Amino acid sequence: MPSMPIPPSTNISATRHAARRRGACSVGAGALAALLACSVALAAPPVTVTNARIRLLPGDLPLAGYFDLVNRGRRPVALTAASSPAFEMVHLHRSIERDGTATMVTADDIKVKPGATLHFAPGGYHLMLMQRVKPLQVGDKVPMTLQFADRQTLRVIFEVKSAETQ
Ligand SMILES: [Cu+2]
Repeated sequence: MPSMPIPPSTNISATRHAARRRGACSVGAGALAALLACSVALAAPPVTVTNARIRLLPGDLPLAGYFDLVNRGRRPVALTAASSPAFEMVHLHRSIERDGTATMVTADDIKVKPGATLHFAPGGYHLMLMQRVKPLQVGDKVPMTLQFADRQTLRVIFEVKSAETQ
């Protein structure tokens, strides 16, 4: 009679267990690192906004907000929305020419490459500011919240300037 080898089942099981534990542990560390990176990103989006301005027009005409957006980070950023307590509605727009006519289209995913600067300016990208909560005048400071993909936000102060400002 051949003797049946006794499988060292106890040892195998113990080894597998240890491997699983190590696996679980490294996954946990990875998730924690991702979470930390995520919270850092949420606290400070890697963008700088300068020259934030609003061109004042009379009455309750929609106003245009312009600024320069610099991506200081290593990854692309995407501006997806904006809001302000001074306006009922804020839309992201881009002025384009279609069939020889100047028109505006909604732009709700404005990407900026790492190291790049995007100029929001007349004839191009702008914030369309509609329905003033109260009358505005030249020199007023208007808070605006820019919202980026990945739920990052940035609060920016816009200065109200005369209609002649570019
Ligand atoms: Cu517009």
